[in-house]
Amino acid sequence: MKKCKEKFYITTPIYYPSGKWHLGHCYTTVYGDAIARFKRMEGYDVFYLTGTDEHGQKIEKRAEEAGVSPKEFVDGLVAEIKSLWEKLDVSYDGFIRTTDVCHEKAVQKIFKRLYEQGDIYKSKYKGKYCTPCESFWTESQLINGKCPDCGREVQDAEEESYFFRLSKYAPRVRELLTSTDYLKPESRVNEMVNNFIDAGLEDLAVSRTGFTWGVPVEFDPGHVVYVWVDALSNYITALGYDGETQSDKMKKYWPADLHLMAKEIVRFHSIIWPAMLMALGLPLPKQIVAHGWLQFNGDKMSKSKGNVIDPFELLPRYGKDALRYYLLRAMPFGADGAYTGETFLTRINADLCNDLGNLVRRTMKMNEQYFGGKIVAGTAVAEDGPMIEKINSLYGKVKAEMDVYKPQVALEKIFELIDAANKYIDIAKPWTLNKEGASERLGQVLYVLTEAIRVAGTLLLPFVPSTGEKILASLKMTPPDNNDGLTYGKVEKYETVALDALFPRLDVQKELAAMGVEEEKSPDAKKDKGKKEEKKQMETPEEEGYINIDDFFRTKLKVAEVIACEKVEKADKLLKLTLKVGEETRTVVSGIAKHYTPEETVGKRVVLVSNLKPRPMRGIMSEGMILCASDGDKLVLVSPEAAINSGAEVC
Ligand code: ME8
Repeated sequence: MKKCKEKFYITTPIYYPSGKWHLGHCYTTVYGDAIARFKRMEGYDVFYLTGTDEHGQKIEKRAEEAGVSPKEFVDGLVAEIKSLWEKLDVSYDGFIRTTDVCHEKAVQKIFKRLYEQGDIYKSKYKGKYCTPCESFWTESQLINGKCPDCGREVQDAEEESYFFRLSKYAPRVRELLTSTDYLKPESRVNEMVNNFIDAGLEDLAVSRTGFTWGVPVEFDPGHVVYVWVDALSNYITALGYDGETQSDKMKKYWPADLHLMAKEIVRFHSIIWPAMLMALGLPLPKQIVAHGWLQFNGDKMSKSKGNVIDPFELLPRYGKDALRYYLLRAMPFGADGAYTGETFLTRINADLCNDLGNLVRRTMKMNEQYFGGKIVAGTAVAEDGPMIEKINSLYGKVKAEMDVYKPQVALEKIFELIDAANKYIDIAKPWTLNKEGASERLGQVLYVLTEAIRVAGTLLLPFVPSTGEKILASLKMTPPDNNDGLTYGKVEKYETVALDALFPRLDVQKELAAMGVEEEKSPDAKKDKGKKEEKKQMETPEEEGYINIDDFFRTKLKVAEVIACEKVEKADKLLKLTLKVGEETRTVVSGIAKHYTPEETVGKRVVLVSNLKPRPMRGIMSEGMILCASDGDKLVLVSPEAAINSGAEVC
């Protein structure tokens, strides 16, 4: 694999330092970091930019409430977010604050230039204003009389303002969105074109007079620059662009290769931002990618809604890589993902502690025990073929996903190799081979496993850097600075060292209690379960990570026929299905609306988890769950292979 010398400029939004940082913010930044690290590994000259968006009425108000100046107010919060990024191993190359003097000066120049060339003009604004979003709206843009972005009350507003000729750029922006890959995922394109551009793009009010905490318009100091014009400019001012001259950094890194963000600010990045760049005569960013929201308690995790999970609380208890892994693995590309304490904890236990942790611990222990850690390549036999193929193809698979910015699927691919390696141990049974002594075959089995661990561990570096480093350290290696050597046989001999558990097994009930989540089992049941688990582990030490047959049969699966189906009101992902299960009729709410229309489901036979405790979903009691298979963005219902009566048991 050749080292490439191309540049890669990636940004995340610059965050408002107006309150608590939460796990939702961490998602974008960790996502950006995984991409930046992966690109560095591929030899790109990466510039990863993040920062803070510090102006505006909202911050002015918060500072007033706190009894400090706006600058003092933001300084404290900026220090906090920087420490958060440090704790999460975020490897940014630039951190911009919109209160940086260079940025403020550049914004003034950009504004003046657009005014002088006639792209900004002075007029009067009359309409509605949403203070939390700092946005003006026309009556027709409101939804039910409320702000279309956040759904909150708006106020009447009338003021003198400068306007940017957004309408002039509408055709070019439309072309950009409809005939290039500028905006991903594609589903967002229609939303932008139909709801905003084709609905009539009006000129944009780009100055405010009601408050002072902003960048003053140089030639009319009673006005401050609209916070979004100020904020969006960060992507070029951080490279030294000052409205006129091109700095070296600007020449090297602009245009951005990727602006990453959540869906609610796509409008600013896909309409206003390219129009501003067109007016400035600058090249356009190559792509913006909008991810979904991390939800908590059924809604977007958001400081203004108060439903936040504090990363500063999770970090000391679970560590940075547990958080990074959860965020990167749990959120499907472009879609929302729901955080619960339980999904977080079980994900860590299942993937990091069981699958990854056990593979590395078991292999290193066997290397040590059978060969004093000295492992050399032997002769591969047919049994090794599938593993070798999986090791060799992993980099290509991960790269293909990372090229389209899908870390969740990339991680899935890495864990497929980890899973295959665990199964390979069970098939090759090194402990049985060892009964005949330290044979060449035993050495070869351990070599294949060690190679799988090296390649998987190296490819894990962008996602969970310190875990990747620990894994490589157990092979007495350090992280490579390129993508060479990610195939089988590149390291002929190893001297490995045994290592402590990568991730301690978490007692989910105990951790949930510590998180303040109600316990799900009585203390007695917990004690019994604890004893049983202890016994099971003593009996089958090689089988950690598996469930036994009794566990499996606790789940009652039945064939069900969909006899009616409808959409669930105000829930674009949910369908309400009426199922015939033998003589019984059940109602099940299922999150498949993005993949099936109600009509398509009727008549299908599906597999129902019939003994799941009923629970209300959007006011409907859901009596079970239907099984689906999912692969990245694709999701299909699981159905019996041939005709069989509804109510039949799946066993
Ligand atoms: O909008 N799930 O800043 P902001 C996923 N300053 N991502 C989330 C999230 C959630 N629940 N909550 C926040 C601003 N985010 C402007 C940006 S850019 C020129 C100016 C992430 O502090 C997500 O990336 O409100 C979202 O786009 C960003 O935080 C908004 O952060």
